[in-house]
Amino acid sequence: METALAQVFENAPGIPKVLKEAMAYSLYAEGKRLRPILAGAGCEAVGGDRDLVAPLACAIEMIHTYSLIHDDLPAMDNDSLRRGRPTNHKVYGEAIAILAGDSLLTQAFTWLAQQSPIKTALTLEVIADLGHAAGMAGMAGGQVIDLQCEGKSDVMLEELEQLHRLKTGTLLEASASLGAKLVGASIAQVRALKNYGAAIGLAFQIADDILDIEGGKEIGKDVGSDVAKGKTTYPALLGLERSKSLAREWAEKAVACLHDFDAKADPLRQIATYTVERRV
Ligand code: GRG
Repeated sequence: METALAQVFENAPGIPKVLKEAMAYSLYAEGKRLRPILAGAGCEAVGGDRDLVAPLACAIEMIHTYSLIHDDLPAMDNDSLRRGRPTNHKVYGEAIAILAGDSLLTQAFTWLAQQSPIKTALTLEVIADLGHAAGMAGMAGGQVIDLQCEGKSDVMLEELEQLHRLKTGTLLEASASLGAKLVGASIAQVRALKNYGAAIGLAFQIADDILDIEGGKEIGKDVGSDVAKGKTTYPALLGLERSKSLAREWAEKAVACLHDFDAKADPLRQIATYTVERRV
């Protein structure tokens, strides 16, 4: 994955030096690479060769990195630490950080369209699906609901779930399912992997809320920032113990979505467990 990601600025002349630096600063910082790994694991679960989905995996990680840069901006979450480093705008200023995010988002689609070795209508479909997952009815829409909920004291559990299904879930859902779709998975397989992705999305987000309370320096971002910003979190609504068991329940539901898959889906099963056991 790192080798594939290292190539995304190759043969792309004419990028202003500071913009390339700012994009690389966040893209090559220490992320878990969960989403691209899911794309590869989704592909392998249906018998595909994961090299075929490397451009898709890179595109997904670029979209994810853009979302982190913008999420950290003063107009959004105003965070100062990300992936163990000062946030992009703290180093490059707000204007360049916005443009680095914009450029990662657009380069994601350019890269996928140019580099995908699968030159069929399927690639076009995957590009449309990825745009949908990242956009107004997906991750960006979820971010808007998140901003609207900030400071509200009466956010209900269902509302919280819906916001995270969009903000965190849609990209994880796309990662697992599009890796498989691109190599020709059946409609039923793609549907199962979407359900799997949605379930690990919720498990992952609940674990994230817990880490915001219990995590240490190793999480690479500011601890306690949800409470400081007046965000409604799972532990705030349910308490820590109930949140932990809910996260485990979602991870188990994710594994159950894979019942029709053989051992090639074992990495996906292990990732489900990882989402709730992770310490970073
Ligand atoms: C549309 C203007 C505009 C901004 C985009 C959509 C968005 C802002 C932000 C949403 C992204 C976000 C912060 C989602 C929360 C999900 C989450 C817990 C992200 C952290 O993911 P990890 O832990 O991060 O996988 P690493 O650094 O390991 O890749």
